[in-house]
Amino acid sequence: MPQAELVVVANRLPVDRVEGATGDDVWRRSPGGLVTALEPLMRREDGAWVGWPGQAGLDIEPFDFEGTHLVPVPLSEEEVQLYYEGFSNDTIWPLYHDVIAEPRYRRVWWDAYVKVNRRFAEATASVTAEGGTVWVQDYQLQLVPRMLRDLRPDLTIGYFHHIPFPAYGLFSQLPWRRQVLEGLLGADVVGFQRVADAGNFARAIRRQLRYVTKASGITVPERDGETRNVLAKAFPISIDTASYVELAQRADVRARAAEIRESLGNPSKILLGVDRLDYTKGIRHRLKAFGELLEDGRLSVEDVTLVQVASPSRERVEAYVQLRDEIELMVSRIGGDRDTMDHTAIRYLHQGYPREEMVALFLAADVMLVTALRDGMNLVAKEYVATRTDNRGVLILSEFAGAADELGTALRINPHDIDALKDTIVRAVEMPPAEQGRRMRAMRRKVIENDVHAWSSSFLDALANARAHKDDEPDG
Ligand code: GDG
Repeated sequence: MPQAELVVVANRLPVDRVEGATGDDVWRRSPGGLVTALEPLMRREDGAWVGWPGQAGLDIEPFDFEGTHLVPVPLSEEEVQLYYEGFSNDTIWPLYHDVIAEPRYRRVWWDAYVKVNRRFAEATASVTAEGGTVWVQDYQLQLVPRMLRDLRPDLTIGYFHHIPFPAYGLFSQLPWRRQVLEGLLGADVVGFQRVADAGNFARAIRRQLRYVTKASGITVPERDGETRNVLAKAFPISIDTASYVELAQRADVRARAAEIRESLGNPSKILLGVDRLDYTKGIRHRLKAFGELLEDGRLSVEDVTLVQVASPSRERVEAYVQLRDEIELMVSRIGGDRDTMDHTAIRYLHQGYPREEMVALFLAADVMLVTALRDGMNLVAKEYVATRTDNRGVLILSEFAGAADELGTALRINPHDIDALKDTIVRAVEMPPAEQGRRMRAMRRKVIENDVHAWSSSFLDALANARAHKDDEPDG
């Protein structure tokens, strides 16, 4: 097997297995932003991607797909339930998003998490070249950096955390908090979305492990009595801005945007929400505010429509099943009370769409609502801004989303404050074009400057730097 100089490790491979035209299963590149960001890097002859192929029980040999060497890590049905749906999405996800939902601590889930993380570490160790670089992605794999370092001390290891890192008062609930911190500290560079996340991590290290942290550096004692320096800092992720701008300028996409507006009955303002159906996204808070504005008569269904795309997500996790029921009850109540024969208050879509359709929706929307209760970054906010090439449109953005650190001229809200959220929606609906332009231009500059390629380069530069310092060490 060829040995790779640069290896990405993520819960999922960057491909989905789908039914092809002839009825056979074929691989298709998955649409996500991370895949786009890393694709050019992975096309290098010496790159590889380690991940689960997305189907329980599927155990296949490594293969090449569109220039990327893919190394599948198999998971049984039981492991998907315990490691992925259990520990990753029902323990870590709610705990790291400030316990919006109650995290469940199950020892069998933890045991599966350790076992699966070890499998990922072993697969990575076996495909990475001597002295190579490994970039581990996200909260499903927090133990991999340490396990991999133990197997392969010659490697340079990075880890990027896509979701928030919570305050110590919450993090300390985790029965396995020590193991998780030690797992992450196996990396040379630990990246976070926000400066505040990196700060919470450093505090957890000081409180729990008593290690010394200074600025972004953490001094980690090793078993041989030596110390190692770990860099822990913010690398805010972004989108492939150019590809969104390109789509937004395409005639067919613009025509589709006009068609969407038409089919909604040409309301004077369209409000839009686009989220995975997840309790972190604040969809209920948004619906409550909108419903009350209609009830108060400050907005009317003749003038304003809310389009809410809630793409299906984690449908086997109980908290998500419940959330879906709650949201759908709210949507139908508001509709029942407010709809007319000609106008729908909320066009609710529990479906996923191709990217062209998403961009057409962004173009059709006068106001974008991002009301997350906690969100690592929130790429939707950046995507909306990227597509607004005419500098029109208003972004309402929760201060609890990482994107708020960069998009300072959005209308910033605390989604828990329903009255303020209502006032902000009215302000957005009424905002004069000149003010929209001033705010949007400043935000567009940010997403053009810091796109996903700038993000991956800056992370890989930090890793290269860490490697250079290692090489300086006398025994390195
Ligand atoms: C995690 C963190 C962090 C959604 N529905 C459809 C669709 N989407 C796309 C959006 C966007 C992506 O999915 C969602 O990204 P977000 O950042 O908004 O949220 P999470 O999924 O929670 O992502 C988050 C991110 O990782 C990256 O680090 O920002 O904080 O939680 O790109 O447009 N895309 C298409 N059809 C849909 O129906 N094509």
